[in-house]
Amino acid sequence: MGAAALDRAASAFALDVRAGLTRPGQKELPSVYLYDALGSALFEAITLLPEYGLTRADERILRSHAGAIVEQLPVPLVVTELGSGSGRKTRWILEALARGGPVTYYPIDISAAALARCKLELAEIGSIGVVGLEQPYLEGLAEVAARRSAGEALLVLFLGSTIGNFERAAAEEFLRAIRRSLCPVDGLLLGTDLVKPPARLIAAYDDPTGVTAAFNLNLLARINRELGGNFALRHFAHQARYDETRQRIEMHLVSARRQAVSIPAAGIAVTFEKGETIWTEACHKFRLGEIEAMAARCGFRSQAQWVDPQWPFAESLWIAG
Ligand code: AVI
Repeated sequence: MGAAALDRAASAFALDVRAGLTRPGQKELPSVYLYDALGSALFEAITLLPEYGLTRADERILRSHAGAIVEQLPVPLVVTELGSGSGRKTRWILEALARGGPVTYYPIDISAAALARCKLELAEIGSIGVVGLEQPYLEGLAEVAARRSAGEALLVLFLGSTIGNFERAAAEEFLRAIRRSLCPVDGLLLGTDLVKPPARLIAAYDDPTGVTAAFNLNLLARINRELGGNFALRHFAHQARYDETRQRIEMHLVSARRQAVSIPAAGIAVTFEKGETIWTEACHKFRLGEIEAMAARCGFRSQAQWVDPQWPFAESLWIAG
């Protein structure tokens, strides 16, 4: 990122922190800010936790069913992914496609470091051209759609249940926006974590080793580092709650005492009551029928679904209608 872009990002962070911590009622911080370099490394560690089966389930489905997934799609096919991840999961799909000839893969991510890691991970697979796009998802997708040649179909990958981190209405708005960039017969492979017993979910988001707690608390540490805040991290505790009605885990940071915090670069001083929380992330869970209904509302036909038997998680292939 250049100096001007860095300044813009820092001021967007300051504005969002100010808005979220001064809003009446529930204080909030947008979950997107959990993922700085340290937060992203902590998230990678979360994916290895025995209690957090989501990422392994996603990967297992792709590894076991990549052939069946790509069989459903027309050729020639260009692949793009919203969020490049580590490239670890995507390789199964790309390898299956590459058996039929050369493939172009466009990972889209705002992080240049993530794109570089993904390129490295996929470098050894022959006949795959990796073209990273350092852009927000929808801008990158519009560019991929514009770059593809006539007659080439497009497969969009949106894996890992990242859709679950959107509010439900915003998720559907986002899926409709994806559809607007696509042509009929293009595909969207959507990963969604499924509803499961609350105790299993709570263990996944409040692991005994404290990795998820560190991931959550790092957001306050990031405010201290980047905005000059003086959060005392030991006076906040990680909390994961399951809301059965909304089918979502909510991550909060609970203030252990009445305390005041100042954040100079956001121009605020905030008071927290004992027990008051900052809501930092929502992780929505889905039911299979609900995913099909969502496809229809967003302009897609639900073509096929694969579910992991060990950790309820679904990979759904939607075709643009
Ligand atoms: C990135 N996302 C799909 C994760 C999830 O499970 O919703 C983020 C996460 N937050 C805490 N643990 C994992």
